[in-house]
Amino acid sequence: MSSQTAKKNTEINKDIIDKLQAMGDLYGKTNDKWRAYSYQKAITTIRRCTHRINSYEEIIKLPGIGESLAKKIWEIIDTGSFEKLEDFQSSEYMNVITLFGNVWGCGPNIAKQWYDQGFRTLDDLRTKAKLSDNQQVGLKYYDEFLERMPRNEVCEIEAVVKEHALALVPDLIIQTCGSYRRGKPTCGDVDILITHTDGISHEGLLIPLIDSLKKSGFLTDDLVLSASDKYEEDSGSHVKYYGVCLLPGENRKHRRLDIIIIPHDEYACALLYFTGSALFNRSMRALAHRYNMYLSQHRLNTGVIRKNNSKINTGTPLYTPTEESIFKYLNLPYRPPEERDH
Ligand code: DCP
Ligand code: MG
Ligand code: MN
Repeated sequence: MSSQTAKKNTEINKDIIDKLQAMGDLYGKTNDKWRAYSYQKAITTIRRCTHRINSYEEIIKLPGIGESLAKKIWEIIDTGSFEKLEDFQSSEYMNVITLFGNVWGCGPNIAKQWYDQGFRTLDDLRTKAKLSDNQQVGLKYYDEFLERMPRNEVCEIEAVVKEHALALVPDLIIQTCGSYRRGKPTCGDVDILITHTDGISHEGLLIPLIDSLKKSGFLTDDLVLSASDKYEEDSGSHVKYYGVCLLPGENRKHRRLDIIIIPHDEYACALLYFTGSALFNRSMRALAHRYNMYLSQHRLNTGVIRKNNSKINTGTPLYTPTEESIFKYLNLPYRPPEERDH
Protein backbone atom coordinates (compact mmCIF):
# COMPACT_ATOMS: atom_id res chain seq x y z
CA MET A 1 0.00 0.00 0.00
CA SER A 2 2.95 2.38 -0.34
CA SER A 3 2.11 5.28 -2.58
CA GLN A 4 4.94 7.12 -4.34
CA THR A 5 7.15 4.10 -4.95
CA ALA A 6 4.15 2.06 -6.04
CA LYS A 7 3.63 4.41 -8.97
CA LYS A 8 7.17 4.02 -10.30
CA ASN A 9 7.29 0.26 -9.80
CA THR A 10 4.07 -0.24 -11.67
CA GLU A 11 5.90 1.11 -14.71
CA ILE A 12 8.96 -1.16 -14.33
CA ASN A 13 6.96 -4.39 -14.41
CA LYS A 14 3.92 -3.00 -16.21
CA ASP A 15 3.73 -5.65 -18.96
CA ILE A 16 3.66 -8.40 -16.33
CA ILE A 17 1.09 -6.64 -14.16
CA ASP A 18 -1.20 -5.88 -17.12
CA LYS A 19 -1.27 -9.49 -18.26
CA LEU A 20 -1.82 -10.80 -14.73
CA GLN A 21 -4.59 -8.26 -14.25
CA ALA A 22 -6.29 -9.35 -17.47
CA MET A 23 -6.11 -12.98 -16.39
CA GLY A 24 -7.30 -12.19 -12.83
CA ASP A 25 -10.23 -10.21 -14.26
CA LEU A 26 -11.25 -13.15 -16.43
CA TYR A 27 -11.12 -15.49 -13.45
CA GLY A 28 -13.26 -12.96 -11.56
CA LYS A 29 -15.81 -13.07 -14.37
CA THR A 30 -16.11 -16.83 -14.15
CA ASN A 31 -16.44 -16.52 -10.38
CA ASP A 32 -13.20 -18.37 -9.82
CA LYS A 33 -12.65 -16.28 -6.72
CA TRP A 34 -9.70 -18.23 -5.44
CA ARG A 35 -7.67 -17.81 -8.62
CA ALA A 36 -8.77 -14.18 -9.04
CA TYR A 37 -7.55 -13.55 -5.50
CA SER A 38 -4.15 -15.20 -5.99
CA TYR A 39 -3.60 -13.16 -9.14
CA GLN A 40 -4.52 -9.98 -7.27
CA LYS A 41 -2.11 -10.91 -4.49
CA ALA A 42 0.68 -11.57 -6.99
CA ILE A 43 0.04 -8.18 -8.62
CA THR A 44 0.31 -6.44 -5.26
CA THR A 45 3.60 -8.23 -4.57
CA ILE A 46 5.06 -7.40 -7.98
CA ARG A 47 4.00 -3.79 -7.63
CA ARG A 48 6.23 -3.60 -4.58
CA CYS A 49 9.31 -4.78 -6.49
CA THR A 50 11.66 -1.86 -6.96
CA HIS A 51 13.41 -3.29 -10.02
CA ARG A 52 12.71 -5.23 -13.18
CA ILE A 53 12.12 -8.87 -12.35
CA ASN A 54 14.43 -10.97 -14.50
CA SER A 55 14.74 -14.51 -13.24
CA TYR A 56 12.48 -17.40 -12.33
CA GLU A 57 14.39 -17.92 -9.05
CA GLU A 58 13.55 -14.41 -8.03
CA ILE A 59 9.84 -14.86 -8.73
CA ILE A 60 9.51 -18.09 -6.79
CA LYS A 61 11.03 -16.37 -3.75
CA LEU A 62 8.36 -13.66 -3.74
CA PRO A 63 5.88 -14.08 -0.89
CA GLY A 64 2.58 -15.67 -1.81
CA ILE A 65 3.55 -16.72 -5.33
CA GLY A 66 3.49 -20.48 -5.85
CA GLU A 67 5.18 -22.57 -8.50
CA SER A 68 2.37 -22.59 -11.04
CA LEU A 69 1.88 -18.83 -11.00
CA ALA A 70 5.65 -18.24 -10.96
CA LYS A 71 5.97 -20.27 -14.17
CA LYS A 72 3.33 -18.14 -15.83
CA ILE A 73 5.02 -14.93 -14.74
CA TRP A 74 8.33 -16.24 -16.08
CA GLU A 75 6.63 -17.09 -19.38
CA ILE A 76 5.49 -13.47 -19.66
CA ILE A 77 9.01 -12.17 -18.96
CA ASP A 78 10.82 -14.75 -21.06
CA THR A 79 8.57 -14.89 -24.12
CA GLY A 80 6.58 -11.66 -23.86
CA SER A 81 3.35 -13.64 -24.16
CA PHE A 82 0.99 -15.57 -21.91
CA GLU A 83 -0.52 -18.54 -23.70
CA LYS A 84 -3.20 -19.35 -21.15
CA LEU A 85 -4.46 -15.76 -21.27
CA GLU A 86 -4.54 -15.80 -25.07
CA ASP A 87 -6.43 -19.10 -25.07
CA PHE A 88 -8.85 -17.73 -22.55
CA GLN A 89 -9.35 -14.48 -24.41
CA SER A 90 -10.10 -16.28 -27.65
CA SER A 91 -12.42 -18.91 -26.19
CA GLU A 92 -16.11 -18.65 -27.01
CA TYR A 93 -16.99 -19.34 -23.40
CA MET A 94 -14.96 -16.43 -22.03
CA ASN A 95 -16.22 -14.05 -24.69
CA VAL A 96 -19.83 -14.89 -23.97
CA ILE A 97 -19.29 -14.70 -20.21
CA THR A 98 -17.64 -11.31 -20.63
CA LEU A 99 -20.45 -10.11 -22.90
CA PHE A 100 -23.11 -11.20 -20.39
CA GLY A 101 -21.12 -10.07 -17.36
CA ASN A 102 -21.26 -6.52 -18.70
CA VAL A 103 -25.03 -6.42 -18.34
CA TRP A 104 -25.63 -4.32 -15.23
CA GLY A 105 -27.08 -6.56 -12.54
CA CYS A 106 -25.59 -9.72 -13.98
CA GLY A 107 -22.95 -11.44 -11.85
CA PRO A 108 -20.68 -14.34 -12.84
CA ASN A 109 -23.19 -16.99 -11.74
CA ILE A 110 -26.03 -15.61 -13.84
CA ALA A 111 -23.69 -15.22 -16.81
CA LYS A 112 -22.73 -18.88 -16.46
CA GLN A 113 -26.37 -19.94 -16.14
CA TRP A 114 -27.27 -18.09 -19.32
CA TYR A 115 -24.36 -19.70 -21.10
CA ASP A 116 -25.46 -23.14 -19.89
CA GLN A 117 -28.99 -22.43 -21.10
CA GLY A 118 -27.49 -22.02 -24.56
CA PHE A 119 -27.61 -18.25 -24.89
CA ARG A 120 -24.74 -16.69 -26.82
CA THR A 121 -25.78 -13.17 -27.82
CA LEU A 122 -27.49 -10.17 -26.26
CA ASP A 123 -30.36 -10.85 -28.60
CA ASP A 124 -30.71 -14.32 -27.09
CA LEU A 125 -31.02 -12.64 -23.71
CA ARG A 126 -33.55 -10.12 -24.96
CA THR A 127 -35.77 -12.73 -26.54
CA LYS A 128 -35.25 -15.89 -24.49
CA ALA A 129 -33.80 -15.22 -21.04
CA LYS A 130 -35.76 -14.58 -17.89
CA LEU A 131 -34.52 -11.13 -16.92
CA SER A 132 -34.83 -9.28 -13.62
CA ASP A 133 -35.93 -5.64 -13.74
CA ASN A 134 -32.32 -4.54 -13.24
CA GLN A 135 -31.04 -6.80 -15.97
CA GLN A 136 -33.64 -5.39 -18.35
CA VAL A 137 -32.40 -1.89 -17.63
CA GLY A 138 -28.81 -3.13 -17.95
CA LEU A 139 -29.57 -4.63 -21.33
CA LYS A 140 -31.49 -1.59 -22.57
CA TYR A 141 -28.45 0.65 -21.95
CA TYR A 142 -25.81 -1.99 -22.61
CA ASP A 143 -23.57 0.13 -24.83
CA GLU A 144 -24.14 3.38 -22.98
CA PHE A 145 -23.21 1.86 -19.61
CA LEU A 146 -19.97 0.49 -21.01
CA GLU A 147 -18.87 3.95 -22.01
CA ARG A 148 -17.08 6.03 -19.44
CA MET A 149 -17.89 9.72 -19.18
CA PRO A 150 -15.51 12.69 -19.05
CA ARG A 151 -15.08 14.55 -15.75
CA ASN A 152 -16.96 17.62 -16.94
CA GLU A 153 -20.07 15.53 -17.47
CA VAL A 154 -19.79 14.25 -13.89
CA CYS A 155 -19.79 17.92 -12.81
CA GLU A 156 -22.95 18.59 -14.84
CA ILE A 157 -24.73 15.63 -13.25
CA GLU A 158 -23.54 16.66 -9.80
CA ALA A 159 -24.88 20.17 -10.42
CA VAL A 160 -28.37 18.85 -11.21
CA VAL A 161 -28.45 16.68 -8.08
CA LYS A 162 -27.16 19.60 -5.99
CA GLU A 163 -29.81 21.97 -7.32
CA HIS A 164 -32.66 19.59 -6.48
CA ALA A 165 -31.24 18.51 -3.10
CA LEU A 166 -30.48 22.02 -1.89
CA ALA A 167 -33.95 23.18 -2.90
CA LEU A 168 -35.30 20.58 -0.45
CA VAL A 169 -32.76 21.11 2.36
CA PRO A 170 -30.31 23.99 2.32
CA ASP A 171 -26.71 23.56 3.61
CA LEU A 172 -26.44 19.87 2.76
CA ILE A 173 -22.93 18.54 2.23
CA ILE A 174 -22.90 17.03 -1.25
CA GLN A 175 -19.69 15.30 -2.26
CA THR A 176 -19.02 13.36 -5.44
CA CYS A 177 -16.85 10.34 -4.63
CA GLY A 178 -15.78 7.23 -6.59
CA SER A 179 -13.34 7.43 -9.47
CA TYR A 180 -14.16 11.13 -9.86
CA ARG A 181 -12.76 12.00 -6.45
CA ARG A 182 -9.74 9.83 -7.16
CA GLY A 183 -9.02 12.17 -10.05
CA LYS A 184 -9.60 9.72 -12.88
CA PRO A 185 -9.92 11.33 -16.34
CA THR A 186 -13.10 9.33 -17.05
CA CYS A 187 -15.75 7.81 -14.79
CA GLY A 188 -17.99 4.77 -15.13
CA ASP A 189 -20.78 6.37 -13.14
CA VAL A 190 -21.42 9.23 -10.71
CA ASP A 191 -21.22 8.45 -6.99
CA ILE A 192 -22.74 11.14 -4.79
CA LEU A 193 -22.60 11.20 -1.00
CA ILE A 194 -25.01 13.45 0.91
CA THR A 195 -25.09 14.39 4.59
CA HIS A 196 -25.84 17.34 6.87
CA THR A 197 -23.70 18.68 9.72
CA ASP A 198 -26.69 18.92 12.09
CA GLY A 199 -27.05 15.12 12.07
CA ILE A 200 -30.81 15.28 11.44
CA SER A 201 -31.65 17.16 8.26
CA HIS A 202 -30.49 14.35 5.98
CA GLU A 203 -33.28 12.12 7.30
CA GLY A 204 -36.18 11.51 4.96
CA LEU A 205 -34.43 13.29 2.12
CA LEU A 206 -33.98 10.45 -0.36
CA ILE A 207 -37.56 9.87 -1.51
CA PRO A 208 -38.40 13.57 -2.07
CA LEU A 209 -35.07 13.98 -3.85
CA ILE A 210 -35.74 11.04 -6.17
CA ASP A 211 -39.27 12.36 -6.82
CA SER A 212 -37.97 15.78 -7.64
CA LEU A 213 -35.31 14.42 -10.00
CA LYS A 214 -37.89 12.20 -11.69
CA LYS A 215 -40.39 15.00 -12.20
CA SER A 216 -37.77 16.98 -14.07
CA GLY A 217 -37.13 14.00 -16.36
CA PHE A 218 -33.54 13.67 -15.17
CA LEU A 219 -33.93 10.16 -13.75
CA THR A 220 -35.07 7.69 -16.37
CA ASP A 221 -34.84 4.28 -14.65
CA ASP A 222 -34.39 2.87 -11.14
CA LEU A 223 -32.04 0.08 -10.20
CA VAL A 224 -31.77 -0.04 -6.43
CA LEU A 225 -33.63 1.84 -3.75
CA SER A 226 -32.91 0.79 -0.22
CA ALA A 227 -33.76 2.41 3.05
CA SER A 228 -31.21 0.34 4.90
CA ASP A 229 -28.23 -1.63 3.75
CA LYS A 230 -29.24 -5.16 4.54
CA TYR A 231 -25.79 -6.55 3.95
CA GLU A 232 -24.30 -4.63 6.85
CA GLU A 233 -24.94 -5.85 10.34
CA ASP A 234 -24.83 -2.29 11.66
CA SER A 235 -26.77 -0.52 8.96
CA GLY A 236 -27.82 2.60 10.84
CA SER A 237 -29.86 4.99 8.75
CA HIS A 238 -27.94 4.56 5.52
CA VAL A 239 -30.06 5.00 2.47
CA LYS A 240 -29.04 4.51 -1.11
CA TYR A 241 -30.38 4.91 -4.59
CA TYR A 242 -28.87 3.46 -7.76
CA GLY A 243 -30.44 4.61 -10.97
CA VAL A 244 -30.05 5.99 -14.45
CA CYS A 245 -29.99 9.66 -15.41
CA LEU A 246 -30.01 11.69 -18.59
CA LEU A 247 -28.87 15.30 -18.92
CA PRO A 248 -31.03 17.56 -21.08
CA GLY A 249 -29.84 18.42 -24.57
CA GLU A 250 -28.79 16.80 -27.82
CA ASN A 251 -26.55 13.73 -28.07
CA ARG A 252 -26.68 12.89 -24.39
CA LYS A 253 -26.06 9.42 -23.03
CA HIS A 254 -27.81 7.60 -20.21
CA ARG A 255 -25.49 7.50 -17.21
CA ARG A 256 -25.44 5.51 -14.01
CA LEU A 257 -26.00 7.56 -10.86
CA ASP A 258 -25.46 6.32 -7.30
CA ILE A 259 -26.60 8.39 -4.32
CA ILE A 260 -25.92 7.55 -0.68
CA ILE A 261 -27.36 9.59 2.19
CA ILE A 262 -25.76 9.18 5.60
CA PRO A 263 -25.79 10.62 9.13
CA HIS A 264 -22.96 13.07 9.71
CA ASP A 265 -21.11 11.03 12.33
CA GLU A 266 -20.53 8.40 9.64
CA TYR A 267 -19.26 10.92 7.10
CA ALA A 268 -15.54 10.07 7.14
CA CYS A 269 -16.03 6.29 6.95
CA ALA A 270 -18.64 6.67 4.22
CA LEU A 271 -16.42 9.11 2.30
CA LEU A 272 -13.50 6.70 2.52
CA TYR A 273 -15.66 3.78 1.40
CA PHE A 274 -17.42 5.57 -1.44
CA THR A 275 -14.16 7.06 -2.75
CA GLY A 276 -12.59 3.62 -3.06
CA SER A 277 -11.15 2.10 -5.01
CA ALA A 278 -12.81 -1.21 -4.17
CA LEU A 279 -9.37 -2.80 -4.08
CA PHE A 280 -8.07 -0.11 -1.75
CA ASN A 281 -11.09 -0.61 0.52
CA ARG A 282 -10.35 -4.27 0.69
CA SER A 283 -6.79 -3.69 1.87
CA MET A 284 -7.93 -1.10 4.42
CA ARG A 285 -10.45 -3.56 5.84
CA ALA A 286 -7.88 -6.34 5.94
CA LEU A 287 -5.51 -4.03 7.79
CA ALA A 288 -8.20 -3.09 10.31
CA HIS A 289 -8.84 -6.80 10.79
CA ARG A 290 -5.19 -7.29 11.75
CA TYR A 291 -5.52 -4.64 14.47
CA ASN A 292 -8.65 -6.33 15.84
CA MET A 293 -10.66 -3.48 14.41
CA TYR A 294 -13.55 -3.49 12.00
CA LEU A 295 -13.86 -0.94 9.21
CA SER A 296 -17.16 -0.56 7.39
CA GLN A 297 -18.79 2.15 5.33
CA HIS A 298 -20.35 3.35 8.58
CA ARG A 299 -17.63 3.27 11.21
CA LEU A 300 -14.35 1.99 12.54
CA ASN A 301 -14.70 -0.24 15.58
CA THR A 302 -11.89 -1.20 17.95
CA GLY A 303 -11.56 -4.11 20.37
CA VAL A 304 -13.32 -6.52 18.04
CA ILE A 305 -13.09 -10.15 19.11
CA ARG A 306 -13.32 -12.69 16.33
CA LYS A 307 -13.55 -16.43 16.49
CA ASN A 308 -13.25 -18.44 13.28
CA ASN A 309 -13.61 -15.19 11.36
CA SER A 310 -16.98 -14.26 12.84
CA LYS A 311 -17.25 -11.47 15.38
CA ILE A 312 -18.20 -12.52 18.90
CA ASN A 313 -17.68 -8.98 20.13
CA THR A 314 -18.31 -6.16 17.66
CA GLY A 315 -16.17 -3.72 19.65
CA THR A 316 -16.69 -0.01 20.18
CA PRO A 317 -16.76 2.72 17.56
CA LEU A 318 -13.81 5.10 17.38
CA TYR A 319 -14.24 8.82 16.88
CA THR A 320 -13.57 9.39 13.19
CA PRO A 321 -14.17 13.04 12.30
CA THR A 322 -11.98 12.90 9.15
CA GLU A 323 -10.46 10.43 6.70
CA GLU A 324 -7.07 11.38 8.17
CA SER A 325 -8.20 10.11 11.57
CA ILE A 326 -9.00 6.69 10.08
CA PHE A 327 -5.55 6.41 8.51
CA LYS A 328 -4.05 7.38 11.84
CA TYR A 329 -5.87 4.67 13.80
CA LEU A 330 -4.55 2.17 11.26
CA ASN A 331 -0.98 3.51 11.60
CA LEU A 332 -0.91 4.49 7.95
CA PRO A 333 0.42 7.69 6.46
CA TYR A 334 -2.50 9.61 4.92
CA ARG A 335 -3.15 8.97 1.25
CA PRO A 336 -5.04 11.51 -0.82
CA PRO A 337 -7.82 10.11 -3.05
CA GLU A 338 -5.57 10.24 -6.15
CA GLU A 339 -3.35 7.60 -4.52
CA ARG A 340 -6.06 5.14 -3.59
CA ASP A 341 -6.31 2.99 -6.70
CA HIS A 342 -4.76 -0.02 -4.98
N1 DCP B 1 -17.07 -0.10 -3.64
C1 DCP B 1 -16.49 -1.13 -2.90
N2 DCP B 1 -16.69 -2.43 -3.24
C2 DCP B 1 -17.45 -2.75 -4.30
C3 DCP B 1 -18.06 -1.74 -5.07
C4 DCP B 1 -17.84 -0.41 -4.71
O1 DCP B 1 -15.78 -0.84 -1.93
N3 DCP B 1 -17.63 -4.03 -4.62
C5 DCP B 1 -16.80 1.30 -3.29
C6 DCP B 1 -15.44 1.68 -3.79
C7 DCP B 1 -15.74 2.35 -5.09
C8 DCP B 1 -17.03 3.07 -4.76
O2 DCP B 1 -17.73 2.18 -3.90
O3 DCP B 1 -14.71 3.25 -5.49
C9 DCP B 1 -17.85 3.44 -5.96
O4 DCP B 1 -18.11 2.28 -6.72
P1 DCP B 1 -18.07 2.30 -8.30
O5 DCP B 1 -18.51 0.96 -8.76
O6 DCP B 1 -18.84 3.46 -8.80
O7 DCP B 1 -16.51 2.39 -8.67
P2 DCP B 1 -15.58 3.62 -9.03
O8 DCP B 1 -16.29 4.93 -8.92
O9 DCP B 1 -14.35 3.47 -8.22
O10 DCP B 1 -15.17 3.37 -10.54
P3 DCP B 1 -16.06 3.70 -11.85
O11 DCP B 1 -15.40 4.84 -12.54
O12 DCP B 1 -16.00 2.47 -12.66
O13 DCP B 1 -17.43 4.03 -11.39
MG1 MG C 1 -18.13 5.20 -9.77
MN1 MN D 1 -20.98 3.70 -8.46
